[in-house]
Amino acid sequence: MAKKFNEISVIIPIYKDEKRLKNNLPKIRKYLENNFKKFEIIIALDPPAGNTEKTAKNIFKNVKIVKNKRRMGKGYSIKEGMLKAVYSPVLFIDIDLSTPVEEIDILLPYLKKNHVIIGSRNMQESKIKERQPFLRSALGNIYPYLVRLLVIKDIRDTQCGFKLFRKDILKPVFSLQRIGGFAFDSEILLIAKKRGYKIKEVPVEWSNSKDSRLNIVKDSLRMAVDVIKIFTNTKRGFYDGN
Ligand SMILES: Nc1nc2c(ncn2[C@@H]2O[C@H](COP(=O)(O)OP(=O)(O)O)[C@@H](O)[C@H]2O)c(=O)[nH]1
Ligand SMILES: [Mg+2]
Repeated sequence: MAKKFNEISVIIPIYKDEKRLKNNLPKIRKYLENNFKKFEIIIALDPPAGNTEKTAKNIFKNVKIVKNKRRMGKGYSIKEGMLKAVYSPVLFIDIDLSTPVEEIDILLPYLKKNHVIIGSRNMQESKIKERQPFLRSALGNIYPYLVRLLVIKDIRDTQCGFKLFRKDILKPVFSLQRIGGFAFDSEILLIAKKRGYKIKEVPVEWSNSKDSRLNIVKDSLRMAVDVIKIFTNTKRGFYDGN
């Protein structure tokens, strides 16, 4: 077998997603066992949890679970998980495995020269196996437009659910995070950039999962409002740190 990497922490946000967790957590566990000497899996769980905790522990008994009392959002949950991670680097990954866990191999080499490595669906070499449905991708075009206009210009895909961070930058970056919903990725990338950390965007494989927690109308509106919030937060100096 190829040489194992030393360590990694993996954060998985979960909301009403027990079925996909049951299908896909075994794949994540297996990949990590085969490729890392030490690893941890942190599930960042929003209620209703149902049997999610039990299901996760049956698949991997050492799984760590960070649980909210009420639904706080993907961004809030990931922040909680990130601030508890013990290994470096730290990856967050969507449980639908739209980007397969094996793509970690593609991101890891860039860690030597960068602090944040993000999976991208919008580069020439990205392998998009199945696209998002029409309405989602049409609305999905407005969001990146707003992001480019108001938040961060030089990143082609801020939203892919597959991002890798060096642990030493988690506290300075995630402690300034204010967005709890789906727009948090754009905010995190802006904070990282403002703090002088290097971000590398890398093409990855991606395929649409029909099942989605995102409410196209409600969440798209919320995301647009949040982009404006990020913009005003920037003007007010909220991301400048100490
Ligand atoms: N903790 C938490 N996780 C969420 C929330 N919404 C979505 N997720 C998780 O975030 C990941 C991406 O969600 P998904 O429904 O696939 O979104 P999409 O790919 O943008 O359609 C999955 O692992 C979900 O379980 C939320 O409100 N809270
Ligand atoms: Mg998805």
